[in-house]
Amino acid sequence: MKNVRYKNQNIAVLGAGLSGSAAALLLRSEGAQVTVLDSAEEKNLLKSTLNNLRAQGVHVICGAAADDDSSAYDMAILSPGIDPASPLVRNFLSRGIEIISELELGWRFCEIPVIAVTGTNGKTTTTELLAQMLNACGQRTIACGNIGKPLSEVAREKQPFDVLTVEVSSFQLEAVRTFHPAISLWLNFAPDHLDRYRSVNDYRTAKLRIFENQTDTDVAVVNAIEKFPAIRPRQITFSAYSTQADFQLSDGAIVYQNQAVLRLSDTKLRGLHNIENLMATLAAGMARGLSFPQMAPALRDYEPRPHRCEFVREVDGVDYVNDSKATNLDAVEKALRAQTKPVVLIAGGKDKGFTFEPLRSLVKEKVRSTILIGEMAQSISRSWSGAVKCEMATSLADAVERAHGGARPGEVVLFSPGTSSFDMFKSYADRGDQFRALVQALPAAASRRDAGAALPQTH
Ligand code: UMA
Repeated sequence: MKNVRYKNQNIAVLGAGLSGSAAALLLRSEGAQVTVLDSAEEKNLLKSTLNNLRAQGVHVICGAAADDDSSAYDMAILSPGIDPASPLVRNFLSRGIEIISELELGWRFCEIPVIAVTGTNGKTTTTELLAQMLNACGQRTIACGNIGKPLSEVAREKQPFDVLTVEVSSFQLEAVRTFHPAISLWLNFAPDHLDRYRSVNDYRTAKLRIFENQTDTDVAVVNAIEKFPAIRPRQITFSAYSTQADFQLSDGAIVYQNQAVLRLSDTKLRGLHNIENLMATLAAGMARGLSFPQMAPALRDYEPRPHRCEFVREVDGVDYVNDSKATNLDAVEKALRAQTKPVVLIAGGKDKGFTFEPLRSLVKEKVRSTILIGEMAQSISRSWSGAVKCEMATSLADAVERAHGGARPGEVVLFSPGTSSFDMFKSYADRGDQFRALVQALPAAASRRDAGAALPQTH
């Protein structure tokens, strides 16, 4: 057990979402006095969560009273989605109260090694792929952190795992102190979250903290294309684009030291980005002492997850693909490059502080027309003006209807928003579920004709 003692300490937890309630319950189970503060009004928060916290003896303060709270605390735990520039956090910073992230708190209670996975895209796929593979090879683990259970919840439950496979976001890494993964994975990097960070460099600096406490006995699995400042862990590199990497792509197979270790046609994952996710997974497994023949069967069996270039349905010769997980431009780029048919693209969502200009030439090459939704619709239309036809839709339902009316047989309707969902939906998953339901409800041409025949003639 690491030397952490919070018994009878007075600790504030900022945010009453998944991370905040997991942190509060962990601290309560360790005997701390816990107050959860959330800037939202109580009526806008999940009643069941608040009831559960109160039942466990956690004090909860909501709304303006949370932002203005002046009680004394020994330290504060920050939920990842709360911007350090928010009034709630500034109130703590101005009083010099130590703030750590929920990830750091969970780590302090972990007694087994951690594998941490970061990157702008592919984190979730790789974390799940790796966890599934490790379990299949007899190394008991759970995919957790930025997906599934927060690390604090896993730490509190103390299940008998051999290693934890933790997806870590830049938001969670911002306020770590001692977080020390035995194996870190850096999948890729592209601009994102510019509504939170002042610059791309600030975003990168937060992510680089994944390596901060690693030593030369640890391992970093890194994309060979990336240029890092000096880092201490031993590096294993991968790249689907370069021959200067430990794991490379050659003749349709992933190759390690001139030996083919996995044929791509044997797996269900498609696209160069997924090949890199597979390479990183193999490298992490190798660092855990596994052989390639041990790892390959689980990688062959892995099924891609919903919302990631998920094929939904074909209607009248048009394919509909749900890529709601694409919350940044890099993800849209990968989705577009993976398409072999002309694309009708539905994009747009929350304004995260960047423009869609960088995709202009790729869109011109791959996309026949676009249908734009959400806060960013006008701005995307300006960025792509003259390159592709842009239509505005008033809702996702309107966008799907327009796509259905305009797409031609042999084309693909790709829903790859390129930004966050929070202007119109609860999450990317909610947005993708709604897209899938709208597509499932579309009538095919034959049934439309039948419906038309049943209508009274009006001429
Ligand atoms: N809040 C305040 N004050 C503020 C802002 C928010 O009190 O100024 C409160 C809100 O009212 C709300 C709470 O904070 O009640 C929400 O906290 P949160 O946004 O951290 O949400 P959680 O439910 O704790 O979810 C977080 C992650 N969310 C974000 O990072 C935005 C989840 O990642 C993660 O799965 C979960 O912890 C468990 O670890 C989601 C995500 O979108 C999936 N992550 C981003 C991404 O993947 O790109 C980073």
